[in-house]
Amino acid sequence: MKPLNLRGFLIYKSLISAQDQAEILDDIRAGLPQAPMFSPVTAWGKPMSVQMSSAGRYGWYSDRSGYRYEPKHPNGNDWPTIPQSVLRIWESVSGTDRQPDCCLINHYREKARMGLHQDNDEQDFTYPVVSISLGDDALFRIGGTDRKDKTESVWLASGDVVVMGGDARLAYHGIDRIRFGTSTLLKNAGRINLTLRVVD
Ligand code: MD6
Ligand code: FE
Repeated sequence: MKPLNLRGFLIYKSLISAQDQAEILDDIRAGLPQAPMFSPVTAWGKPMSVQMSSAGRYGWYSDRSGYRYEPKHPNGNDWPTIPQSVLRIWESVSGTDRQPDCCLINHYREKARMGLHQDNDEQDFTYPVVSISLGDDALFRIGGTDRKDKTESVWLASGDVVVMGGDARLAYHGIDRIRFGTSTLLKNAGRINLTLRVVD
């Protein structure tokens, strides 16, 4: 499948079938008793509007001390392993033989958003970040490597996959809003975004 290329972000529309989306969601849910969703606080002490957890050797974590990867959930548990159903997506689009170390799980309720940011807590930016959208539509804003660069936006739907690599790896991006209730994949609406990363 030939992706859409928006400033180096490769967007694969409807890459994941409805059946595979449901399987991925079940597999991700199976890890949540071990590593429940929590509300991270930014380095500036502001609670984020998304709920988060992770799978893999590392989980992404944020509190007043800043952003980082942690080998354990704040409850002391290991993070669950990344499901095979998710690794298959990485293998199909990442262009690398290396496996990801972290699958960050973001849950967006009705008013949740994600401010413009760079993903730069990893050690080697030659590996891409792969993002999987599940559930409600989300307005994804894409900029350049300078926060002041002009931006453009694209709607991401359930089953879409975005690969942020090459010159786009350090580009600013964020989620302005979700269109609540546009998908029936999640029982109570909302959106789950999975981002796969090589950490160290
Ligand atoms: C989201 N995504 O789609 C937030 N990061 O909910 C991201 O922050 C993201 O989609 C890196 C690469 C792709 C992404
Ligand atoms: Fe990001």
